Amino acid sequence: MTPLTIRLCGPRGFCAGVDRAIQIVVLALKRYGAPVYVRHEIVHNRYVVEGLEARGAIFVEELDEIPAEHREQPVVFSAHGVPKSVPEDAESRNLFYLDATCPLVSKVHKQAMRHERLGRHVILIGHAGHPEVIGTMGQLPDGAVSLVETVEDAKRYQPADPDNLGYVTQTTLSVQDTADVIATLRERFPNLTAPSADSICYATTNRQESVSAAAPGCDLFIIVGAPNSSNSKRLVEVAKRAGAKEAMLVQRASELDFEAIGDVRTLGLSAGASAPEVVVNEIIEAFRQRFDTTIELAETTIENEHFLVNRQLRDVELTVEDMAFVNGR
Ligand code: 0CN
Ligand code: SF4
Repeated sequence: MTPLTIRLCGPRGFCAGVDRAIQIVVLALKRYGAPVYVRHEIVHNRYVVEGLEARGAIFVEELDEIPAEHREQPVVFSAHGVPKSVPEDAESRNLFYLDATCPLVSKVHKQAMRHERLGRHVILIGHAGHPEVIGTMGQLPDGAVSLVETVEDAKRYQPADPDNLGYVTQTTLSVQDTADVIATLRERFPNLTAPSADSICYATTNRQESVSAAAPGCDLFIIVGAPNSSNSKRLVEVAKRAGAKEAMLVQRASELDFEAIGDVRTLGLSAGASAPEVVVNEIIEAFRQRFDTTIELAETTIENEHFLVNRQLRDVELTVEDMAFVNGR
């Protein structure tokens, strides 16, 4: 068999916000029984969504999809956050909701609100249409936030009052691209106010750093993650930019086309913040069956973040099997 070195990145996979969001759905199912509604994919991963569906969760995009006879069952808002209109709508429909918005997304919401309170027009750096962007824009009245996606947008942007601007960003952006957008804005608007803490989260930053360190010399870099997962897609870009010959997003080992993969000697492997470790293991196993595989750990930092679940759910107990699912194992 051909020898293959897998550079297994760390940190990879589930972050504290994803772990918490999945836990909230599992705990709600235990406490309140099925069905538990979830507005939008709790995190952007089919394996996770299907696993929760098998336990009795029902995924909807909007609250009006919840049938009247299930109005007493809880509805969970996804990790990506929601516009203010969503909890308001839930209240007007007498729905019981549990908010699984990542605390680091909520922090960005607060910083956007703070800019506005201090009289600044808010620039949100992020990707149009992404649920987190919709949620952050929806913290403020229409017109209070302008979305800037690229350096080109930053060059073109024409504010009404160039001396009163504050920015925040989506949590899952490319660290490098965002720095370029901010530098462009700052050059044009020297009084632009930064948020009091970085908006790109620790998990995004750490996963990009580790992929970037492992990428030089890789024939192929596989990122486990979904096509609608912003942070996972950014890891593919980072791998290519840092020197991997090829990089791709893979959702399950069954997608791997070994004919096309051909003769790789060094493979980089990481996983987005919403991708479970079971799929990483599945991919390692698929390579093991075809190559004489050695695993090299490419760990750049150790993470210790942990976020508590909502107060109502803290005393619900999980089985060992539930814990494994929550941890993506
Ligand atoms: O993949 P995710 O569900 O979300 P995005 O990367 O698309 O934002 O990962 C969890 C991140 C959050 C919030
Ligand atoms: Fe929170 Fe960052 Fe994880 Fe998103 S990627 S859930 S912002 S910790």
